[in-house]
Amino acid sequence: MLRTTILTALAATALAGCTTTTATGETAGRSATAPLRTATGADVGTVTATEMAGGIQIRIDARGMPAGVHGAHVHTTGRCDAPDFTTAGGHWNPTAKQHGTSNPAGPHAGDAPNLTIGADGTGSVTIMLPSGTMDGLLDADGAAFVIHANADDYKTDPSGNSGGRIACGVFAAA
Ligand SMILES: [Cu+2]
Repeated sequence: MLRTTILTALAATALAGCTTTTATGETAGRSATAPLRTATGADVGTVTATEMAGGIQIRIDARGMPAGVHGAHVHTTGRCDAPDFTTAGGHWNPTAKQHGTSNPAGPHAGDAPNLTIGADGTGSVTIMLPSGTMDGLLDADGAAFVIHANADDYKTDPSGNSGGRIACGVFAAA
């Protein structure tokens, strides 16, 4: 049963791929990467942003991070000054919303699902930011990706009670 379901899903994916290749090829293209560093400068992974139809796809590949669930967001300014990374500013929020997908007045454009880091210190996730554009991400003051110490509750303005900033990376056009 499971096998059948997987094969069906693969077939559907393959068909979708055939019908959307042209559109995707025309709209996806520009990308940016942000190298994640801790307060002491350790390399703890990479975030890749790719412009696509319907928003910006964000892929996080993290390593060497504390196990657990961590808030993760695009922040408004492309600066990551250690040790607290406050120079990255608040969440990327060009439409003046409040924080969180569970907040009736939200979310921020830069709000993203929590990142889960396993016992081996690694974690990866790919998500979409539906209200983001690459022009906005790479505007004059840039943007940064920030990983927080604690989980985001998806509703408490302005940062989901996600605690301190434990890793930060500045986006640069790839
Ligand atoms: Cu944040």
